[in-house]
Order: sequence, then C-alpha cells, then structure tokens
Amino acid sequence: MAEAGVRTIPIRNPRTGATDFELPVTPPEEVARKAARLRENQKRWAARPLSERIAVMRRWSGELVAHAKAIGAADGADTGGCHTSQFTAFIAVANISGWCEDAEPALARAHVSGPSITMPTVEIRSQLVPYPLVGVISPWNAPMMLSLLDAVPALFAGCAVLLKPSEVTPRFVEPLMETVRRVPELAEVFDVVLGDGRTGQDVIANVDLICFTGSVPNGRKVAVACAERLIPCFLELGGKDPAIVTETADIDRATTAVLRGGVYATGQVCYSVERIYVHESIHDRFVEELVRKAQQVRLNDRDPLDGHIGPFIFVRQPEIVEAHLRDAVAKGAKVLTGGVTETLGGGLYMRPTVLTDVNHSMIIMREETFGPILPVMRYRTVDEAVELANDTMFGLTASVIAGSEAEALPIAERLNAGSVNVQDTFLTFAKLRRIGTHSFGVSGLGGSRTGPDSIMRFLRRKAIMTNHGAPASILDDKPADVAGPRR
Ligand code: TXE
Repeated sequence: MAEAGVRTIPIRNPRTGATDFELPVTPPEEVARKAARLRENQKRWAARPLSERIAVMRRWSGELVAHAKAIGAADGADTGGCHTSQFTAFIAVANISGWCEDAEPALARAHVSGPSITMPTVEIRSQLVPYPLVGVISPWNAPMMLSLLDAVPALFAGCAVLLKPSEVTPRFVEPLMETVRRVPELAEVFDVVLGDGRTGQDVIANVDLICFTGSVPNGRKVAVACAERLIPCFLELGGKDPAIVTETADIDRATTAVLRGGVYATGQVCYSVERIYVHESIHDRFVEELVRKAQQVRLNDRDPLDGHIGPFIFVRQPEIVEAHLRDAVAKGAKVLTGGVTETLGGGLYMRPTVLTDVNHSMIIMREETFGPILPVMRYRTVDEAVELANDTMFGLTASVIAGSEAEALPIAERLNAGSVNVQDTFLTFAKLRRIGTHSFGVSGLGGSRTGPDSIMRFLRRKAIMTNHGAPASILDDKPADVAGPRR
C-alpha cells in the first residue's frame, strides 16, 4: 500500500486488462537523495581496479541465474508473455559475461601513451575518467533487457547508475533488485526509481549523462532537458525498418523471414520489419504466401506459453495501430488479413495484418506503428526500392532478400540503416559484441550502444603530458613579423 500523499500509477495487466496494483512513484526529493548516495559511493567504485569490478559483476551474474525464474515470471507478467521474457535473465547474464571479456581490451585500446609527435620532449599518458552518475530511462517493450543494455557497460566503466524503467512494465524491478541487494558492492552504485515521464525528468536533473530508449516525441523532451543541463544524452528512438524483396528472391524464404521480423512480440520490437517492398513481378505470389503463413500464427491468449504472439503490452498501442490502419485504408490501402483489435480474456490482441496498395502518403509507411503490421508495396526497379526504403526519418535496421547474397549486398550497402540483414530479417543479436553500429536518423543519436567500444560513451579520456625538456620561455619568442618575411 503506498504511503499517504505519495503519487501512484495504476499498473495494468496486459493479459487481463485489470489493474494489478498501484505503483508508488518515487518523490523528487527521494530521487535526489538516491542520486547523492550513488554519486558518493561511485568514488570508491571507480577507484577499484577493473578486475575487481569484473569480479563483482560476475557475482551479480550468479545471482541473476539463481533468480532467473522469478525474473522471467515478472518480465513475462509485464509483457503478457513475450517469448523473450523467459530468457531475459540469461540475456542479462550474456551481456555481463560479454563485458567481463570485452571491457579490459576495449579500455586498453582507448589508452594512448608515448612521445608527442609535435613536441618530442613531451611524453603523453592517458587516463579514462568515468562519468560519476549515469541515468538510464527505458521503455516497456523489453523491460529488463533494455534497462540493462546501457546500465551494464556503464557499471563496468566505473560509473554509478540510476535506472528509471517504464511505468508500464515495472514488475521485473523487485526480483532484479533482489539480485542487486545480494551483491553489496553493486547495491552501492546501482539503484532504481519508479514513475513516469515526470520522474524521468527528475532523473535528468540529478545525473551526469542520460541513456534513453523510447519514442521520438519523448526522446526530444529528454534531449531538450539534457541540453538545458549541458549533459550528454544517448537516444534510441525506434525504427521504421524496411525489407526489400527482389524479383529473384525465394518467396518461401522471404515470406518466412518477413513474417517473423514483422510480428515477433506482436511487432513491439524497435527493429521490427515495418515496411515491405516487393518487386512487381512476384508481388501477388508473395502477398498470397505471406497471408497464408500469417493466418497460421496463433495468439497466446489462453496460455502465455502456448501461442506465437501475445497481447499489446501498452494499453494505448492498439489505438495507435488502428489509427495508422484507418489512415491507410482511407488513402486506398487494402487489409487482406488481421487488422482488428480483439479483446480476449481482457487482453488486447491483433493477428498479423497484411496490407497492400500502400504508399508513402500514409502514416503507416512513415511513423513507427509498433504492431503486427505488414504493409506491402510493389516496386519496379532496385533504384526505386532503395529510394523508398531510405525515405524515412529513422534508420535502425533494414533487410534485403534476393536470389543470392551477391545480388543483395550492393543493395544493402545503399540502405541508410545502422544494421542491414541480408537473406533474412531480425539478425540484430548476431552482431552483439562483434561490432558497434551507428543508427541513422532519429533511431540512434549520440553514438553506438553496441560493440565493445560502446563502453567509451561512459568515459572521458584525459591526456596527462610531461615535458622532460626545458620549458619554453616567452622571452625567446620572436614577435611575428606582421609585415611577413623580409625579402
Ligand atoms: O516510449 P516512451 P515507450 C521505442 C519504440 C516505441 C517506444 C515504446 O519504438 O516507439 O520506444 O516505448 C520515459 N522525460 N523503442 O512507449 O513513452 C517513460 O517513463 C523523461 C526504441 O515506453 O517514450 C519511459 O520510461 N522521461 C528502442 C521511457 O521514457 C520520459 C527500443 C520511454 O517512454 C518522458 C525500444 C520525459 N518527458 C523501444 N516521457 C530502440 N530504438 O532501441 C516519457 N519518459
């Protein structure tokens, strides 16, 4: 029960539609107190050798494994039973163990030492200084995974972290913080505050750097607030990912890949396929096969573990999806299957929805729909397909499926997206730890959040320069001959 006078937020169950409980919002003064505590403890955390921080994070890993079932159940309750929830503790463990291996070499690569090139008597040493307190503000679609994606490398870097998860999906916090409490050194530098956008603004007011994952409108508000405080912010603001299917593509392969890429987790993934461009010569056969496969996708409304896709997590998401569909139909689109929000057991569901006769005047081809929607548009030439795919303010990922990799690669190289899947969709997990990518447009602003070098976002690199020779004297300086050298 929340204390009297404390603001609360009703927490809706995505499977039943009922309010499960009232979430007490962390008051602003408590946000400031937690931030001050973390900031004070961070000095000791940063002073530890990296090897000690790695040892602490390994112990945390062990606690996450020990509590994986409780975490999976809570994250599953938050999301209505998205498949990822069952593994979310293990995704965090993989993230941590990756950084246990990658942090040391990544930071070693960042170090510079040796003589100056321009002043031979000067020796340069570098020092990496972590930002004291990092704020992480995360969304509802992969609640724990997207809360820890930035928090973990920041902790390895020597920062303290204050997390503000989405008020839509807070259930994972309790089991997560149980694992943190069991590692006292970690509990000193990692804490959570609860609430909505107002609490997010309180976090921004108290930290030294922000990592934000969420929608474009709120990302803009976060960026403005960070600019007013002149603190760095890293924004991941969604996607409108295109898939191009060429005339030589294998239709069975292409429809299987596009369907999964478009409707996994009910399309509530930032790198979901949201637009599909198919060569006119195979368009009709592709659409027929896509509809056939889409109609085999089952909802998990009776049992979260029995079905392919679950309910919408966020109660207003169906309204957004339906508004996009209405606009598309009003402008000539045809809905061939799906497209209707079904209330089943109190949860809000939508079956995979295939549209044709779409065009770029429609919202559904421009703004992030974030639902199980597959709008298919025909194209005539590869140049036209590339132009259509690049006609977006986003640029998270893209996909190209062709008759061969050799045909797909030149197309992939022309797409404005941080990651391009070839001969498949949804390959983002394949690149983790190997390569840091820079998203295009508003999808990713401020630098790469993936790859070993992404830890450098949390550090400032200092140069310490020693002159082993005599200092220069102003008395030796010859005033520049303003008339230029004598003839
Ligand atoms: O975002 P919101 P949601 C995108 C996804 C979709 C959206 C879904 O594509 O567009 O995020 O997540 C807090 N000041 N991505 O609806 O509403 C809010 O409390 C400070 C992209 O949750 O923007 C929540 O914790 N904070 C991504 C968080 O911001 C504020 C992957 C996000 O809320 C705030 C996943 C404010 N004014 C989802 N207003 C990617 N590209 O990787 C809200 N918040």
